[in-house]
Amino acid sequence: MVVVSTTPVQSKRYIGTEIPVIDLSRRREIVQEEIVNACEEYGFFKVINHAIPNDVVAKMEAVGLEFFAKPVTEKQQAGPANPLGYGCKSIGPNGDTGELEYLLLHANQQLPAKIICEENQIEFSSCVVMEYVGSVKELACEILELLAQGLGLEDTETFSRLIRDTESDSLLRLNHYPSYNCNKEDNNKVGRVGFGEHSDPQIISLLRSNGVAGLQILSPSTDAGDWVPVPPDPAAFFVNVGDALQAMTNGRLVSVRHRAMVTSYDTRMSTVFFGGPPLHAWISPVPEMITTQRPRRYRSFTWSEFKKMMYSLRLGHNRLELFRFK
Ligand code: GA4
Repeated sequence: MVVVSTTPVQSKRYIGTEIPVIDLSRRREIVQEEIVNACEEYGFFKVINHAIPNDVVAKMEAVGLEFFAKPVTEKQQAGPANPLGYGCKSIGPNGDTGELEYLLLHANQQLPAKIICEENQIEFSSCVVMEYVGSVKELACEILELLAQGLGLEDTETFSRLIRDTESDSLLRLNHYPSYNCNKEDNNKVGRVGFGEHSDPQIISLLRSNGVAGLQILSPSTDAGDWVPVPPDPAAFFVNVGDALQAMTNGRLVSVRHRAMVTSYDTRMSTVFFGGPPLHAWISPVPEMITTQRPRRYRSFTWSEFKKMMYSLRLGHNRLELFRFK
């Protein structure tokens, strides 16, 4: 149950290197305003007091760790990632690399994780994944509806509808970053890039990790564009605005550039849900976001067109710029 606070408290604006924290148990109007502020300034925030049960998160983490603990030859049977499946070091089809191994799954409940895993002959506890995906998808939709309300949109399901769609092209990614040991060879791994700078292409991403640091966001609000380390919080979810949401809000919300560094003595595992629209869905700025002060910035495109473009480019490409309205 969500406990609603009755104290009249002001919503907050964020400047510099403070990570916005959204407490979902606070009054709805405050939460709406704070989410909008955080998405305009950073495209990123941390959510606490969400309704996802601890056991759903714990079971997901356990099956993830169990998978990565398998012998390499067994994991490789689920790969190479193309784009789905097990991958090690290589990211995407255009030569990007990182200091990690991962498992990328489709998160559409119509196309359960089980299918890809069965094809690739590996065991992966699909009901645990489905339960996790169901809960995280619900949280993503709740956040998108709060955002739409905060932006004053008449249709408050404009964004969430695309993710609730049975054909939504959503993904689940498990990233496993190596730990750092005190020997000479591993020494160079500290401060090495686990997953390079990029923005997420979809509408919204919800990330959680174990208690190990590594995630950094590029702060758009400092002139130098500083990398801001995100302190780990295994009980929280971290939310990223994706490229598609930047396009739909006509650039008012910003899709955050982020990266993961290998900076620790411990192994880091993150689980990321990418909420994406159906392939045939049109992505266009919602009319209320186009004003004289903010003229139309992006042309309309289908998610399938955007995906084709993103897979033809490098990880760090500022791909949305190619869809500018002329
Ligand atoms: C970045 C966000 C997600 O991890 C991802 C990545 C995808 C992949 O690993 O297959 C991409 C990358 C991501 C954007 C550009 C392309 C595609 C690798 C790459 C070089 C699963 C996604 O949707 O886009």
